[in-house]
Amino acid sequence: MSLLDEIKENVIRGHINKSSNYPPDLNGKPGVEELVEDAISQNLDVGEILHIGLISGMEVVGEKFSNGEYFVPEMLFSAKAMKSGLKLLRPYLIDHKISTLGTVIIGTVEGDMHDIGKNLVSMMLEGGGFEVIDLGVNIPSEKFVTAVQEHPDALVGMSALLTITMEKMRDVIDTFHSKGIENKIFIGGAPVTERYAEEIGADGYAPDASRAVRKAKELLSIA
Ligand code: B12
Repeated sequence: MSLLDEIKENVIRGHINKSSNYPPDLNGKPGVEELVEDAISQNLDVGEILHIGLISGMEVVGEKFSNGEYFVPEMLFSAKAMKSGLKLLRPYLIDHKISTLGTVIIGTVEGDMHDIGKNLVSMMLEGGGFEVIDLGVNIPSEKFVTAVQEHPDALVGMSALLTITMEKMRDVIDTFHSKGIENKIFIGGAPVTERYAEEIGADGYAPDASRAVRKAKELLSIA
């Protein structure tokens, strides 16, 4: 099995590191943390570690949850394992730029606790030269309002992973309109589509973190 396949497998199994005793049969064996460290020290491409190792592992976890093979605890271990790998990739995804292209306020909408995708978008935006103000998860409309009042030129990014919480994006946009706030807004998250973005009046949508950077530049008219 290749190192990238091993990373993927350990995300699927939710095995964080050697000292983690979940799942019991992998106790004492290298987990996502050690395997990602290895991949980095072997100079494997960071994009491949991210996409072929970590993200594709998480896709399988989603499928297993959908078909009833996994429940929330399994998903949670996988999320922790994935985060431990992302933490190690962070310095490679963020190339420290001196001047910033602009500010992006980002948050996961109210009722939604998913933050892996949002964190990845934040990292890629920082790597792309933006200053990122990450509000966190479960963010109600008022918090987005306060944040744009503090950063009037910022682009606003909203993330939602649940079909029920994506409707909160519409609420934030409606609140902005009712208060005369004109900051540009872009949205993303697994259930979100370009069409949905248009329907709720968002200015943009991106399906993944690298296209989020391109979309942010486009919305802020940065060549
Ligand atoms: C990990 C996970 C969890 C973890 C989250 C941990 C964490 N800290 O994030 C935990 C265990 C907590 C969890 C809980 C739940 N989850 Co969950 N979860 C997932 C899972 C497996 C992976 C999500 C993920 O991290 N993907 C990897 C990242 C990299 O991808 P991403 O988030 O899509 O982000 C990318 C793009 O979408 C985009 N993007 C994301 N945000 C933004 C923002 C902007 C501005 C832009 C431009 C782009 C962008 O760029 C990102 C990077 O490329 C998904 C399945 C799936 N495949 O999506 C289910 C999934 C999202 N969960 C689901 C469900 C049902 C739940 C629960 C309701 C389960 C329950 N019964 O309790 C709870 C809800 C909790 C809550 N209130 O939020 C369902 C949602 C179904 C639906 N359509 O609504 C899914 C789809 C699983 C399934 N197949 O059924 N979950």
